[in-house]
Amino acid sequence: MQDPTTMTNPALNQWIDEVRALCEPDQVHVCDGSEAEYQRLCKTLVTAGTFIRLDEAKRPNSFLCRSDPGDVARLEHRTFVCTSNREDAGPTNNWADPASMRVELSRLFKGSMRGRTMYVIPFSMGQPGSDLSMIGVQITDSAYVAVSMKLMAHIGLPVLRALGTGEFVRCLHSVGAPLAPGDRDVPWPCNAEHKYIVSFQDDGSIASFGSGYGGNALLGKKCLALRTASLKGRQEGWLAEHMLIMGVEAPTGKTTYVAAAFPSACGKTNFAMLLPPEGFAGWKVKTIGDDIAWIRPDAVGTLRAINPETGFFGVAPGTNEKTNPNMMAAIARDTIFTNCALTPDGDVWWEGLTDVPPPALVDWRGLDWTPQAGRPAAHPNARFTVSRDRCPSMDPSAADPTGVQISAFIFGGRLSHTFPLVFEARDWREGVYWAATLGSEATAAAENQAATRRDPFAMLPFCGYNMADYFTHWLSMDDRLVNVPAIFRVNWFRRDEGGAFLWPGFRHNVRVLKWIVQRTENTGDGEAASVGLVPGYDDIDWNGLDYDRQTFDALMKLDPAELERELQSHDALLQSFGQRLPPELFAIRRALLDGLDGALPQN
Ligand code: GTP
Ligand code: SPV
Ligand code: MN
Repeated sequence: MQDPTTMTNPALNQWIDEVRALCEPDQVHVCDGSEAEYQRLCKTLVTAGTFIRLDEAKRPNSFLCRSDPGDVARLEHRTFVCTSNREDAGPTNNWADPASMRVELSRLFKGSMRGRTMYVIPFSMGQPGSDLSMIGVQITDSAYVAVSMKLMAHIGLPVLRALGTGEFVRCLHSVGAPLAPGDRDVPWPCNAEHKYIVSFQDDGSIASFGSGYGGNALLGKKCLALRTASLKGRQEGWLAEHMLIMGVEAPTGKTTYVAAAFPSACGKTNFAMLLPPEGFAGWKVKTIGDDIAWIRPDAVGTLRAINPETGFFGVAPGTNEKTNPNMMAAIARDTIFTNCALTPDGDVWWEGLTDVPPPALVDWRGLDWTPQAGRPAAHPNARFTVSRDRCPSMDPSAADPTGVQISAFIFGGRLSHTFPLVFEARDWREGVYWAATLGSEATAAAENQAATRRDPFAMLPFCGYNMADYFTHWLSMDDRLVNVPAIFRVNWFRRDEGGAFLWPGFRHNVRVLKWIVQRTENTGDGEAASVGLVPGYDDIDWNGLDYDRQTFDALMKLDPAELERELQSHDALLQSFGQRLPPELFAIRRALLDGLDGALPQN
């Protein structure tokens, strides 16, 4: 299968030979990235029972895939950052010694592809050939990974051409399920016993064993574009972030670009594709990306961002015509659905797709399901994989290799209390503080005291080095930039005493976006508050929404005692970094606490 005219990179050819000798596949297939190859591989997956072709009229050129019930999401406890010095991985990462990890993985990869095809997938995160891009080669024994990579990144011949004899990131992946002669394969091979997702930060290589799902297996995504790239970014003076990028077009025709970080499953995809409600005629959101942003200072001290991915790997449950009409249009065809339910007429379904569930389904595990079953029909982390070309809200600038200029950063978690709808940090450094201490509630608990998981910059599972150094890196941007973006915190998830959301969210979030855009242009007003600048009721555009002052006051309430408790609770996070933490973050916390003093009840 290897075409010698395209395989001109000696280091790549040598690596392929080494991996072939180690993993002992039956055959090797170098992916050319063509549409014909995609169709052939999908057919192979249908024959293997991994893919079910959906009804051609209802969901053209689309497939349903059911994973093993033990392989349904990212595995943070099996994710390792290997650095020679443990301190360089930091307290938020699982560390392992690179040499011992290499020994352990060589043992597991030995013969791991027996009975299978080894796919070689050259891929580029960012436009092939652009200075801002990174080229990787993923070797995998999963055809599901190969077809998914076709949707999520540039792959194949154009990438090999751009690579030439240059350097590439080695990404080795095996589902860890070798077949002996005569063995029957299962629809979703994986390894029940051993799973590893490893970033070797000493030589920049990546290895993943035992899982075929999402970020564990599509190694261009979280592994390369975040863990590997974040370290490279720190060394070279740029940022690799778990952020969406969107353009906000005003009725004047001017587009302002913002990047936003929310933890996993907290609404990046919905926000990136927001369709404004009636009453907001002339305002438009244009999508650049929904998960990853690479952001660099340019020659004049402005930040420019690209989305290194070409597709979406989005959460299915909760997606519908109301919450995300643009995504619904995108996934109307040419989509791979994983762990969704199957309807009797050959289409997919998930919780929240329709108000009333269909009377009978086959659930994500392949079992008959009715609304009385007492269990979800789709897995809560069921996802769809689709190319960005299908999404109607895409901005043509998404393909611009030089990226877009970022005017503001937005950070937000799922917080039922304490945090208002929106505030603007007083300056870059306080903004970095609010991002570093970002938290999100594990469950959408109605109680006021719901436990908060700290997720600094929404990067907890993805920062490829010591997070204290990452904070220092972010602080340092203040001096490197001429145009320093404003930083905002948002919270769509505040609840009232009864546990109901105080804010309608989704398309109405454009009201907050409008205020943010106005702030970046110095045309929007606000009021000074303990945490920064907040909009007053009259600073928000209420066109087309009946939202009274009283509810707004509850939504925006800054309770000094609650805020003090919040700031005090940051101590454990900050202390965990020891000497490595930039001391300035303690100073900022002190200043914010002092700012509350006058307002705190005396006792
Ligand atoms: P990853 O792909 O895991 O990184 O996550 P993501 O940030 O793209 O998450 P996604 O957009 O899939 O998150 C969807 C979840 O956020 C669903 O539970 C939605 O109901 C919820 N959500 C999104 N926007 C809003 C909003 O404005 N208000 C409320 N209440 N919920 C929202
Ligand atoms: C996330 O968990 O933040 C995701 C999904 O975007 S995965 O690619 O599986 O990591
Ligand atoms: Mn993500």
